Amino acid sequence: MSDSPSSVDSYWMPFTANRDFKKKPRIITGAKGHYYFTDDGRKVYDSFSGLWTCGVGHCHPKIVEAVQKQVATLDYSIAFQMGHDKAFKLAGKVTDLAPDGLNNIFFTNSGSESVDSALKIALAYHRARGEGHRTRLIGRERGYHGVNFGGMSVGGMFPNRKVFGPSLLPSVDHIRHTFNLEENAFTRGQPQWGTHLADDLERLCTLHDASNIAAVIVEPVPGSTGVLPPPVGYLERLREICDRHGILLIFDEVISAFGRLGAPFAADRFGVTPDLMTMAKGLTNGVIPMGAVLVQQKIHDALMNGPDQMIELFHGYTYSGHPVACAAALASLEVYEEEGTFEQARELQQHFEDAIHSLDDHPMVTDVRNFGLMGGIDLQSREGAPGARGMEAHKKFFWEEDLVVRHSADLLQFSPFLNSRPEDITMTFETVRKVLDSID
Ligand code: PXG
Ligand code: PLP
Repeated sequence: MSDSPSSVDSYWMPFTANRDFKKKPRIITGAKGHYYFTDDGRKVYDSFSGLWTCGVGHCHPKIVEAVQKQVATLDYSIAFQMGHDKAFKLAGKVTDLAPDGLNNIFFTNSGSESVDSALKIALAYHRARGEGHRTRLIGRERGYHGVNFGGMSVGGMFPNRKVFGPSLLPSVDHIRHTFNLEENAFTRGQPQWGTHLADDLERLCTLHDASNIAAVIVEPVPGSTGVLPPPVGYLERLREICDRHGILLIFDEVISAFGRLGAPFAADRFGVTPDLMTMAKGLTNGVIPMGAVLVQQKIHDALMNGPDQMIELFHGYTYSGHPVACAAALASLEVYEEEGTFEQARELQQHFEDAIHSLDDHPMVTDVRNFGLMGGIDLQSREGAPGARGMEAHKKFFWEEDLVVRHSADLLQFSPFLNSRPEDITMTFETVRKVLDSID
């Protein structure tokens, strides 16, 4: 085994510049509350609450205890043709929290699996109703719906797609994104300009004929591509166009669900109810991988046909509704309720908005966007070196300022804890200014 690579070399890291990282690894060995602990003995503030995941902080005692208890009681339970108590209990709890009509839930293990499950359910629904010609799926430019083939196909991020071009789903199209620097730079919250961009869906309804379109999937607030709050009235208009043409509307709430926008779901915050909703991340506060698809009762019921002994939907995962994940989710939902997490998030929004927009005047910054507790800062790219400035800033935050700041190329993203201390939000953006001042 003498020629086997070191463990640092063996781990192929996700969405990471592996070779650069391995020159000087940034290693986390523990976490508690709002901090990570590093292998060189430092305590580092987490300005991204995991990866949009850990709203109430790391290692929340109540969730930790629930997981420990569950793993010692029922570690795994066969998921097909059998069930266990916690999965049913969780189904009841999430559907109770959900907007009216979203009465059924399908469990998965991630956001990517949730998206692919939702797309499959949408196609199966139309077929069950005798509208099997509705096969086209519509996403949006600059959308992120995970990395599996379905989600990648409806997604609108070119770096994620370009290598896989011919293998993407064939029957997909995209509406325009809503990002517009000329009209909306430095807008606080939802921009006034851009409602009409929803009408781009009408263009695709004409091009493909609406009767061939199964579903439209959008993030209510696109997250990974830099926090793009929807123009005022935009989501309402999408809903209205979908209704007019019998097209299902899917909200991908993998980031926005469970308090990120100061409400249980983005659907509540915007007053627009989708036909299907995907979620993951905050469902378990990031503690155990888990995702889900909420489904309107009419969609579920349309599929409950055929002989009783037959499987209605040929879809599912070995770990759908995993008992330990269910325990983590149940405990998370209890914490959210007991601690008033969604209300806490709502109360922090104004402070967060003011703090992030304190960077508006920085010469290196080309745009600042925020909604709820989601924020993005675009940095001007260095001539001929896109991403270099973001990477340098990220490393400086970590090594010199004891701060984890998420970056994607030259975009800095912020996802503060839903129970942040306001002074830590202030500190985060003061540190951002300090670091930007110190790089070229
Ligand atoms: N849909 C949305 C809207 C997401 O944000 C996924 C699907 C996929 O979820 P999984 O669990 O398969 O990763 C996501 C995930 C970032 C970032 O920096 C965001 C995500 C993942 C990685 C990085 O914004 N979101
Ligand atoms: N590949 C093989 C060979 C399998 O047997 C299975 C599940 O049984 C899968 C993939 C899918 O795995 P999962 O159900 O964890 O998504």
